Amino acid sequence: MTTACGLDCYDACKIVLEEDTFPKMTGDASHPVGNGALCALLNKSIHEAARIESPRIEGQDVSMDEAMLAVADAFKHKTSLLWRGSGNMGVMQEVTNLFMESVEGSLTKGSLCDGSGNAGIINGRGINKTLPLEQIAKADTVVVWGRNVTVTNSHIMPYLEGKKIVVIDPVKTDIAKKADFHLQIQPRTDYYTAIMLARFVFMEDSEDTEWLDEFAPEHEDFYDYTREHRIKAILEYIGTDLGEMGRVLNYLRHQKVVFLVGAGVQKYSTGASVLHAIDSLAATLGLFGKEGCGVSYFGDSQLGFVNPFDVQCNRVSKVVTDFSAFDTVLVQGGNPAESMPDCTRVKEELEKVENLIYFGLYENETSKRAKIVIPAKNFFEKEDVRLSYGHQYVEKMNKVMDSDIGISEYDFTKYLFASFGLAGLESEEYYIDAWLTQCKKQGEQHISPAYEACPYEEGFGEDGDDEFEFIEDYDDNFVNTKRFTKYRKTSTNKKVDETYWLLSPKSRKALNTQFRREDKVQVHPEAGYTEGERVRLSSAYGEHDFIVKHNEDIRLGSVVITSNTLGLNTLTPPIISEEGESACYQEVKVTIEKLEKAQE
Ligand SMILES: Nc1nc2c(c(=O)[nH]1)N[C@H]1C(S)=C(S)[C@@H](COP(=O)(O)OP(=O)(O)OC[C@H]3O[C@@H](n4cnc5c(=O)[nH]c(N)nc54)[C@H](O)[C@@H]3O)O[C@H]1N2
Ligand SMILES: Nc1nc2c(c(=O)[nH]1)N[C@H]1C(S)=C(S)[C@@H](COP(=O)(O)OP(=O)(O)OC[C@H]3O[C@@H](n4cnc5c(=O)[nH]c(N)nc54)[C@H](O)[C@@H]3O)O[C@H]1N2
Ligand code: SF4
Ligand SMILES: [Mo]
Repeated sequence: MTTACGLDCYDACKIVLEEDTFPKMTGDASHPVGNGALCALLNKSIHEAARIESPRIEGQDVSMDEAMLAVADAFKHKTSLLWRGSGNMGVMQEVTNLFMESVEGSLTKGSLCDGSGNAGIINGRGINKTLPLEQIAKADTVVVWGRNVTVTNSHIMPYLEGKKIVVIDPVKTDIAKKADFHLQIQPRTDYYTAIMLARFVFMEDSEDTEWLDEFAPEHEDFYDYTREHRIKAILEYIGTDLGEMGRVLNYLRHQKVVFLVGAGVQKYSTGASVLHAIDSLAATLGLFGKEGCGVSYFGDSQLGFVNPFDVQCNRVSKVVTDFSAFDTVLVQGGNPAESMPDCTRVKEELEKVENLIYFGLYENETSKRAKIVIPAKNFFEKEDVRLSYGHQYVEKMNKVMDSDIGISEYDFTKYLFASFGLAGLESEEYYIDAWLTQCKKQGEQHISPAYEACPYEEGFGEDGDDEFEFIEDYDDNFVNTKRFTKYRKTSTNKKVDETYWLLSPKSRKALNTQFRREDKVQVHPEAGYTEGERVRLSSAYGEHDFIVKHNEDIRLGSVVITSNTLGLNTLTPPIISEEGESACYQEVKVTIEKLEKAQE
């Protein structure tokens, strides 16, 4: 038997189980993304995590029938919202859209994840096509840019073997330690890094003029644009120098280069400009539509599919959701009380909702506040289809075990259709087939209908007949408004001057807020805090206490709190990116205060 991992991860691994040996399982060694191994989350964490076993209403265990009756009742109220997280990446999560449309409920728009970067890609290329893994395998150089591959994307490692590796990251990550060169920039300077590199490529005539004339004819204007950027001041701001830039350029010019770009570069209001600038650098080098070249970011996994769960609904922001404007809120597969920015506000909002329904696997900060709790089935216990934002392969997710716990999203929807007397819901198999039959096939392997061996070979835009559009302006309000200097007084009334960038990458031991939770802030040993001491971090948005952990791999001037850490999002801003309606988790600086008294 086989299935695929439903966790929100680039790899979307295929899983092999011998008959009835669950939970014993392995990766599929013959699969393009498998080296036969899964990761610790699948080998261990997921089996140890305590499931919510019983439905609840106001804290009391009830039967599934009683709970579903209460859910149906709650939706008879005037206004309702479905806020869906990314706890399970199967396409069947979206079946609940069909019910929301029928009762004229609201859905969300925007992204907590990759939205601003995606908007930047659309600005340059018109369409976000996934770079196939085999092109990464053919590269000479791979630039790992704000992606923590050994943690978040470990099955890409075999594709990087034998390549020259350059890493651009404010943290000396594991891949940075192994890299040929690590450019340890200041956080939030990627736009400038890309523009500077492009400027130097033009200065030394290393641009791909032939390709540019055909596919990106505005390149002279882009050259002029890069020249508006002053070299000395900007290199200083990035925290680099001409020597380091020269070393990076050695790995870029006249060879096959792939930029492997992650979420880290775009957790900012200007995230769209960052991806647009990186794409513009790639275009300058002529890296689109050629073997072994390209920019690999989160691809649009649904590209090329007609989504049977596409609905016409009112949509409200997923980043700054005004939960209390609704009588009934259904949270499905998510934990907004901890995963959303400015989560103190979010918790207050959620507590004002008359009927908060939590539909998920585990207890978390959102389930604790819910009036109705509905346990879900996990991905081993239901049928689904797994697309990927990291590659082109599509897997059928098979039900590989029975369980008495929970209800699937399809059955949840079916119950509500029946109880509202609604018609039009097709069978579960119908929807599964609707996704699978749209796929292309490579032998027995399903792949995305949008798969192209060499994306943008013909050109850009939906039909491949557009030009590449270079970035032509950059508006940075963060620096202009100096938002980061507006500190609240901290609760102990101490004056704290020094500010640090707050970086929040993913943890190896958790999948966002699922599994292991954390309470640490990682700081450079030279920053002056003692390992194990308790400190209070404050930003313009809130404060929270953490335990200090030393990490000399972090650039001075930054701190790291992994995204599974309790209280992290009390510090992050409730703002929406300039483009792409995305969260801006790292658009924030924090102060650190020692809590001597609390230490004993
Ligand atoms: N500060 C900061 N905050 C961040 C980030 C950051 O970088 N920095 N990253 C952001 C990113 S990239 C993301 S994607 C979001 C993620 O944030 P969310 O989308 O809120 O995801 P999780 O917090 O992992 O919560 C997932 C929940 O889904 C439930 N679940 C799992 N499988 C199923 C299922 O099959 N069915 C149902 N119904 N429920 C299921 C589990 O109970 C789990 O608790 O967090 C964001 N938050
Ligand atoms: N184990 C595990 N795997 C996961 C997840 C998980 O929680 N745990 N989450 C999944 C999800 S939802 C997502 S979205 C992906 C995200 O996976 P990634 O794309 O890898 O994103 P992050 O882990 O947020 O951060 C990546 C890197 O960006 C760096 N960085 C931070 N700020 C900057 C900056 O300003 N510039 C540059 N150049 N780099 C910067 C960080 O130091 C970090 O090394 O991972 C997925 N995979
Ligand atoms: S979490 Fe990612 S790496 Fe781990 S098994 Fe799932 S898809 Fe593979
Ligand atoms: Mo994400």
